[in-house]
Amino acid sequence: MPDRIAEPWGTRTPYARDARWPVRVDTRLDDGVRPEDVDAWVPTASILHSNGDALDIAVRDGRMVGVRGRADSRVNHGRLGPKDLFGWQANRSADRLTRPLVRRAGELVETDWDTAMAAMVDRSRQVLDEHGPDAFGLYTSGQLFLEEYYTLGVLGRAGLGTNHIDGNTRLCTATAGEALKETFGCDGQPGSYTDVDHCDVLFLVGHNVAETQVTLWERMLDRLEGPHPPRLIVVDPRPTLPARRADVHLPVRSGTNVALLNALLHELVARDAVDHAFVDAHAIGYDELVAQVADCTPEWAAAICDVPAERIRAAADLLAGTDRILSTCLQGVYQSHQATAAAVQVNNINLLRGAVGRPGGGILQMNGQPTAQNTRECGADGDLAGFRNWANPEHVRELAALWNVDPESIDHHGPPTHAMQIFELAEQGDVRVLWISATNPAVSLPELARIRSILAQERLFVVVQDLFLTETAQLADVVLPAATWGEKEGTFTNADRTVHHSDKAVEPPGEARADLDIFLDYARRMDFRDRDGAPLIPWHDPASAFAAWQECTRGRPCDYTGLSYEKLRAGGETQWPCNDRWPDGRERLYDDRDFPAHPDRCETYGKDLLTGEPVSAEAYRARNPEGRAMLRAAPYVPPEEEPSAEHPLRLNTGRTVYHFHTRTKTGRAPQLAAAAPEVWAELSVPDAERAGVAEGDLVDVVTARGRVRARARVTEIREGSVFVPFHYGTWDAEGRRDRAANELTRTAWDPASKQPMFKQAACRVERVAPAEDGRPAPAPTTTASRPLAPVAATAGGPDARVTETTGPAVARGGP
Ligand SMILES: Nc1nc2c(c(=O)[nH]1)N[C@H]1C(S)=C(S)[C@@H](COP(=O)(O)OP(=O)(O)OC[C@H]3O[C@@H](n4cnc5c(=O)[nH]c(N)nc54)[C@H](O)[C@@H]3O)O[C@H]1N2
Ligand SMILES: Nc1nc2c(c(=O)[nH]1)N[C@H]1C(S)=C(S)[C@@H](COP(=O)(O)OP(=O)(O)OC[C@H]3O[C@@H](n4cnc5c(=O)[nH]c(N)nc54)[C@H](O)[C@@H]3O)O[C@H]1N2
Ligand SMILES: [Mo]
Repeated sequence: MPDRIAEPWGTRTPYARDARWPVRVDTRLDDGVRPEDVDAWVPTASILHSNGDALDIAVRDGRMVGVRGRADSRVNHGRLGPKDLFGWQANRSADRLTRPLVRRAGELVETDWDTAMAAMVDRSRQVLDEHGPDAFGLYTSGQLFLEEYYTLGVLGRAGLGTNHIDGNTRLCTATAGEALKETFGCDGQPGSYTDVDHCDVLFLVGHNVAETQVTLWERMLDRLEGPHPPRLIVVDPRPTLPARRADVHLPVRSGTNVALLNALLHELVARDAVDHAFVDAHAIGYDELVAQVADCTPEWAAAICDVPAERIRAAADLLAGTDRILSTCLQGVYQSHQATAAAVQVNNINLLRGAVGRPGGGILQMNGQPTAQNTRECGADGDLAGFRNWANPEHVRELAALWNVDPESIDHHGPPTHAMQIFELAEQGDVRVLWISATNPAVSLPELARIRSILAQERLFVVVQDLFLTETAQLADVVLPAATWGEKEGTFTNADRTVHHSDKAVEPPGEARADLDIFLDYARRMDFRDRDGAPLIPWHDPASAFAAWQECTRGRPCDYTGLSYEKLRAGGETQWPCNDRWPDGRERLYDDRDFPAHPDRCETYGKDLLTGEPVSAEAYRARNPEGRAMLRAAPYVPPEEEPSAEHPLRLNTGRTVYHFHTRTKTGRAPQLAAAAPEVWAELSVPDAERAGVAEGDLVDVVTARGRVRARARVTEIREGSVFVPFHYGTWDAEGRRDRAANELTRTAWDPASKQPMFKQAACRVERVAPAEDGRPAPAPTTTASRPLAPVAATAGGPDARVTETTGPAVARGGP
């Protein structure tokens, strides 16, 4: 039984190209509970990342007692990562919210649901009367269920009539969605996880897959250790495990992705490694792209990115050598400088190689959160439901017909308001009611001092719907206790379009209620009506909400009409689109070269990648009348906040394998909390020497916004780069307010996707005190934060043992 804190990726099961990935079932049960003691195994999927690992929750005497990966899942073939093996324990944490809270005389006090909802409804009515619908901001999540987002979207857009609806998906995968829209005309992941089984080159750009989609990395590792392994190219300034393992590692300066990618495109064109038949027949924009990258030689990019030109050529050699290229992007692209422009260049590389929609030739513009795909589909994130185009009056009419409301009552006079703008409107006093569900912006948004001051305003009525009294909930006027995963029913969709049904396994604690029930209750109390005077939202439970959503997707690229709860339960899981044409789901989009980019069909007419200025319907129609894939060129421009004499280093922020976001869940799982208990700061050897800092020393990381105090970890990170994990909340046990990475980050976003730039800021490091008794930084040794100094290895001990089952018996359960 391996210790899965010491060995997060478990035991290898190598396999060959085009073979089936072996099954390995991971099971973790409470001490003393045997599989035969379990009353029920309730099917669901992971809620702590976007990979969609299918698992069963073990229930005994009405309590969660463990988890087991599902052997029959196309996604994980039974495997689970450390967060999934241990993180579920947060559900039964003693400090869950069990009753609503309202603010009275400055203090949050417990109350009943009627009182809390009445407070919300009274204030809503008053604000609607005095300020109108534009005074409402709805800020939701990538962690609720599809049925919940759809309901929230309808109540927000057609009930309240506000356009200020967005999710924390804006911080997460807005760029993934935008890049897919810019290239293919519509959101929707072209690739499939099975592309890992067939690829010859893996091209990971700003994606620490080993720590953030653990089982996807296991699939890659098992290919790398089997016959005919793929070659691996990794673009990341940190020495992540994929980077250490890579054939070509390009540790670029943060913020220079477009320069590197343009050089790779230059090399492909120079070698004529272009699938001209594919490009001529199915894409537009080739000549502009060639012109844009004409001068982008490897030497030019080498000077900007600070990586050897020869290494750029070596990467180009690999990309030029096969059309079985699986490219992935994540936050090192989406939260970095020129986010959309860079993500689109990755699409361009695959398009030039004809590596789209074929086994092993695919693109994963990854998601981060477990249900981020659904926020985007359902129109709860700054788009209209069913991937509809706000600028296309016909699409707005379709929605109005579906909801039986006047099209003019759905605000579509401009693009839906993005998250950072909603907070700005609240700061200015335009937004008066801010309803926050399943996200913790007082830790996760940039420039926290400002966010705290916005949330604390007297004139702003803040509602927070959460499981715990988070940093954000502590600033709320009303706190609503929510039921979560395992305590409610619903569906959600992973990064490769696999839809999972998640059953209720146990009762929620106390009076906590499913988010869907809270949204429905509010809509009922507000008495939202359609144009005939009937209730605007006629559905009443998860199944009826799902049915309404299916109608909304009919004929759209994300067609769910062929699915049902029964089918999802029986068949386990299915990729969308699932309809009459693809009754078992569609593995790869665009295998038929039919892109959803036709002007009548597309989700957007696109934007200028540098300014974000929307393209007009006429201009789009003139440029792409047949709806082909679009090669979109973009020049490299330098980041705005470059290092200076005062702040000579580049700040990079992100994740470790053991924690999820603001740790409301993983911080409450003992094995995970112990593996990475406190914040740290990673420094390179030369930068540490210059600052006189050694492993374990106490340092301040300082930017123009604020400071964070952390223990230093000296690693092989590239010179000039400082990494701080963003998991650690605003306050530590002593109430110290200087450990959240977002005290340091800046209010800035990508012009096209509006995604904040969490990976770009100038900073300096000041030494505060030496290490205590020579103790190292509290950072894991198993991951990208691996120390150079000898440090005791991260381990979980007996409490972190997990059963792994392999072999012919379990293999039969495989897909
Ligand atoms: N363990 C764990 N897993 C998670 C999560 C979690 O909190 N913990 N969260 C989930 C969510 S919501 C998300 S969004 C994903 C995020 O998953 P990832 O994007 O894989 O994780 P990050 O650590 O945010 O960033 C990835 C890498 O970007 C690199 N980077 C920074 N700047 C640049 C740059 O300019 N160029 C390039 N090429 N790389 C750069 C960083 O060094 C870092 O290694 O993870 C999901 N999975
Ligand atoms: N500096 C820096 N900042 C970042 C990032 C970074 O890389 N660097 N990454 C960004 C990214 S990609 C993301 S996704 C965000 C994440 O930022 P957040 O969304 O703020 O992080 P979480 O801790 O996941 O917060 C989710 C909240 O929802 C609650 N919750 C969980 N399940 C449910 C449920 O079923 N119902 C309800 N009502 N509540 C629930 C949890 O208790 C928790 O408080 O952070 C962003 N911020
Ligand atoms: Mo995310």
